[in-house]
Amino acid sequence: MTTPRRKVIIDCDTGVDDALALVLCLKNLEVVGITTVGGNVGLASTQRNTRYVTEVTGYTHVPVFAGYDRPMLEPLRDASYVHGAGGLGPIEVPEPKKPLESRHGVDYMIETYMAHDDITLITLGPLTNVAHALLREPRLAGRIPEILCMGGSATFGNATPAAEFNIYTDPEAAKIVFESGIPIRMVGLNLTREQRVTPALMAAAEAIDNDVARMVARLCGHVLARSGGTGSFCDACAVMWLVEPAVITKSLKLHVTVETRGEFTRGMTVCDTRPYAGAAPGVDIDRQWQSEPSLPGKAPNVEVAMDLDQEKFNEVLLDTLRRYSET
Ligand SMILES: [Ca+2]
Repeated sequence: MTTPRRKVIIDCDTGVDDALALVLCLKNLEVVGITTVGGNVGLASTQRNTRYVTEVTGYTHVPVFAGYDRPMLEPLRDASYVHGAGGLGPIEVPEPKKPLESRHGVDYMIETYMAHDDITLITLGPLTNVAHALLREPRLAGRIPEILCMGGSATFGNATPAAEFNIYTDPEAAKIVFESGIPIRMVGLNLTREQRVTPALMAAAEAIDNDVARMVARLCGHVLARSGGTGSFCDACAVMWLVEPAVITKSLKLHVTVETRGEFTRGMTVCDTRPYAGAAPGVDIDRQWQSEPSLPGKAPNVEVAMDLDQEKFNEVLLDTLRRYSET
């Protein structure tokens, strides 16, 4: 891996795909701390699952914090129908030996960012914790250099036709984060649907002789059984943008905001693609914003991932799993 180890804090709601993202980040990035939020399943499970993954991977020195257990305005509607009652599919997670940190996740986020301004924030769940942190300490907007967000979509949704689960779960929080001024890289469903969990990927993971690969193979099995070959590891796609940027082969800089009031579109990430309409997609990556004086609108605030190299994704994932055999 040629990518330098980047410092990150991960905010997640550990279900099946968060677990895989954590496996990738712990081995390839410098994970400073992990905060957890209610989302895929309740907070009691997401923080426990997160501690479990740090034990399986051998990264128990990374502190795990619990944040908020419910969205800002609404009760939590979880996705246990996707991730299983405990959040990690068929894996019955025992109570880990690794303790949960006593501080609240949002306190940790605020204290850490007020002391350091070089830590990328990765968000893999509803944006509840980040929004609360920004409301309590507005100076954070100038301290978080970048947010890499799995959420939203430049096309269709999953929770509803218009909205992706993480954003739909807490649209008010997402709106606060997207309008914070912090540079955001967004990996949404339009991208993650290009990645497929296949029997071949599961077999390749099964062939690797360590506990992390065995856990990943079981998670692959869960996704395959549930989706019949159309499932994705959404959160893993997102973190690949930091772990191995070559996995993301196209992105667009767009203005993106979050719909909070629509009759059919609450939780939709509204992406202003108008300046790109009709443009050749092969040249869009890193292209400068082409201002059209005739188009009313706002300057881009989000870089939206548009294309993924699935072979490269599998290669980086399997290489990472093999490296878990090294002591
Ligand atoms: Ca997640």
